[in-house]
Amino acid sequence: MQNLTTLGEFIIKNQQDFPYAKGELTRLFNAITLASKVMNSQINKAGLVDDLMGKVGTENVQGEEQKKLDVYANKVFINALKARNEVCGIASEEEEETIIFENEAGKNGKYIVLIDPIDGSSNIEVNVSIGTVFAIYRRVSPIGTAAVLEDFLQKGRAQVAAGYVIFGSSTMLVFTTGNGVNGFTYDPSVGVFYLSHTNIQIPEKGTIYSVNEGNYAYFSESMKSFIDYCKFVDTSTNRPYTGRYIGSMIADLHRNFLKGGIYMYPDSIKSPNGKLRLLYECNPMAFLIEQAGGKATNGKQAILDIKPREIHERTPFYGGSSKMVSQLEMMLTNTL
Ligand code: P6P
Repeated sequence: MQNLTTLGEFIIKNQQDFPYAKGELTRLFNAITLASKVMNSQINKAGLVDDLMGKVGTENVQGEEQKKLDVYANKVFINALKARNEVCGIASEEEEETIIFENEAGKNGKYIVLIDPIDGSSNIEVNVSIGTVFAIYRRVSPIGTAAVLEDFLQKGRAQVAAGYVIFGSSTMLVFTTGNGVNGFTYDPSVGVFYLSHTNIQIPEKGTIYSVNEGNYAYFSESMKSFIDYCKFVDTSTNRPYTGRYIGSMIADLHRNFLKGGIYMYPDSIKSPNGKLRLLYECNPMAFLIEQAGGKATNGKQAILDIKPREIHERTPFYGGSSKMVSQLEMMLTNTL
């Protein structure tokens, strides 16, 4: 067996890269990996566990049907993070309001976590990859006080760590603390995440584009022209590109990290601000994408430079290989 590095060993070795050492990163990631292991065991048998499949009969703040797995995952991650006493507050896709930990330990927590506990949960019923996305910030309000809304509305550029867990053919944790992106594959037989993808770099050019072309009629003319560009026959520029749209952002973007490509959730007549949420989907993925040498934009500016106005706001999102995203930006801003 090759000399495998565990997630724990990796974090200890790279603790100094985390701006605020003293074991805080370790405790934060211990919470996330514990919750991920619990979710892995449940997701792998979700089809057999009746109370995890299907709908809850409620809606989240977005007006989307909450799946039982969404609600379950939300509880698992929130409880795991609260127990570590490093976090003063959490914002979750599944919670209308922010969760502020008002006890002494919570008030002394230095970090804010924003999370989408399960993105793409409707895919679980058809056995398609789903995932968890998280962003970690240092609070801006004084330690020793209750977290406030401004702590949650920081620009994505202020993230101190971000990552995703993809529950697919294998379960992987991919994260950054601002010094590159590394991937860890979970071995359920021993309950350990092992370093499997070191210093992930997104190829600057790709030939795969991901968008829901069912919405083509609702896209802007410039968005339509980019999709037409991807499909145009020009072998000198490796076109037509390959279309791949899994219906799970994390799965599409994970493929981009490894093979190159562009994932798009545009604004449209149906969704003027797109569908994806800025704080707990787009910002963490954009931080990872930039750390891996790619680009992530809303069509006009870098995702990480957007000043959030409210915790559940949406944004158009285009991310992946830098040259593909730049090409799209030029077409969207008609600066070709
Ligand atoms: P549509 C899942 O709900 C999600 O947030 C992303 O993971 C996915 O790429 C997208 O929405 C799918 O949305 O409207 O194309 O079905």
